[in-house]
Amino acid sequence: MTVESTAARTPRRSASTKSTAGKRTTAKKGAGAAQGTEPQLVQLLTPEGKRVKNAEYDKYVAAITPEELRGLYRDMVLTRRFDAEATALQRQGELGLWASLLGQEAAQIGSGRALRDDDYVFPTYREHGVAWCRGVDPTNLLGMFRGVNNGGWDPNGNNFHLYTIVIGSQTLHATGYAMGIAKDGADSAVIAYFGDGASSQGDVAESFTFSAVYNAPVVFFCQNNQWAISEPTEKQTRVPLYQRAQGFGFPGVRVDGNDVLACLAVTKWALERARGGEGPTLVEAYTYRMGAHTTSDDPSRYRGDEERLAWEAKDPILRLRRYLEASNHADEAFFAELETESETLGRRVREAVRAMPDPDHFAIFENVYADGHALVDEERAQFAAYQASFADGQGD
Ligand SMILES: Cc1ncc(C[n+]2csc(CCOP(=O)(O)OP(=O)(O)O)c2C)c(N)n1
Ligand SMILES: [Mg+2]
Repeated sequence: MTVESTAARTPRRSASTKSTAGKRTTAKKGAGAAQGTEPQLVQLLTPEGKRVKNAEYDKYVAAITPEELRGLYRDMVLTRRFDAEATALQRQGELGLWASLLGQEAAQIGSGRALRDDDYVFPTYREHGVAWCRGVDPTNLLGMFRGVNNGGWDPNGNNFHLYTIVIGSQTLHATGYAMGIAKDGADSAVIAYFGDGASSQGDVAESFTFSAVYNAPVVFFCQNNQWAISEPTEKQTRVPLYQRAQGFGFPGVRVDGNDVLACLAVTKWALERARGGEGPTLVEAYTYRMGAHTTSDDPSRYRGDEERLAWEAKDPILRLRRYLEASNHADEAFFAELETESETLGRRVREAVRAMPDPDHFAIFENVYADGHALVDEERAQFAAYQASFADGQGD
């Protein structure tokens, strides 16, 4: 991954642009600056784990039971454990690359648990927590990152599409899919995940336009984790991302992306709108990418520790733990059992990755064109000759 050279030297909070008069103007932090409005943030759990009331969204989590709260906590802990294991496996040479979700557990588990089984998810490459909620076996996420398959799960098995690397393109797929299910008369909904960086893509703007005018039952779930590799959000937008929706004619809401309850409530609301024929919604989950962009990235080249430390204090898992403890919804035995379960998951993931069979050497040439292609045939022949040049004829 490349690093934008100036970003490595420029303090990130001083994004500036040239005005038409040629004078340099500084973009005020957080958006709203351009419209003179302070961004609103939906929060139900403070970083200290205190439950705060919210007239609009409380009803979406009012019936939640202590068991369900523990379930959300378990989902986040196991997802983080899986993610840490995958990062370690990449460091040990078992995976070619890994894109960590560290810090984004609440955004993903909250929104993922708001979905119904018959809803359809279009993820990016970082939605390991959503995959968990959909019931995709976590080990299946690792095949592509090990380079042994092109995806590793059947998208229709869990209504969870394959990971998408082409930034923003899945928002168009989601919009088309949503338009399709609306024509079928289904009352299910579609959710498209994308990042703050993706919000600058033309594909995303086009999907906003189409979904709005066709009133498509789609939720656009943007995880604003403050960075697009080395580019800060200030370089993507002069208004808070959620406010962009207004210009397309549908509502946008910014939710505390480190608050699993708020993410659950706001996503439920947005899905309800979609099911009720009210069209698309943009949810901006305001969160933070605690780790590197991927294991190929070194964030110390473009951002300081203070920022990460400030976000660590808002950790999504810690705040729910504080709430569970303060409200006596979980005891020590629960946390201890979960610790054991986490270690078991880590071991299972390690063993599964190491046991993944290598693909056939020639599999890479399949599934490129349905009817074959002269260039692919030529490359296959070249590769065959190369393989044959080894003593064992295998090239291993
Ligand atoms: C169309 C396209 N352009 C560029 C890239 C290279 N690229 C990979 S990830 C990334 C940044 C994406 O940032 P964001 O949307 O904020 O998602 P995040 O990685 O932070 O989750 C870029 C530019 C790509 N994969 N696809
Ligand atoms: Mg981002």
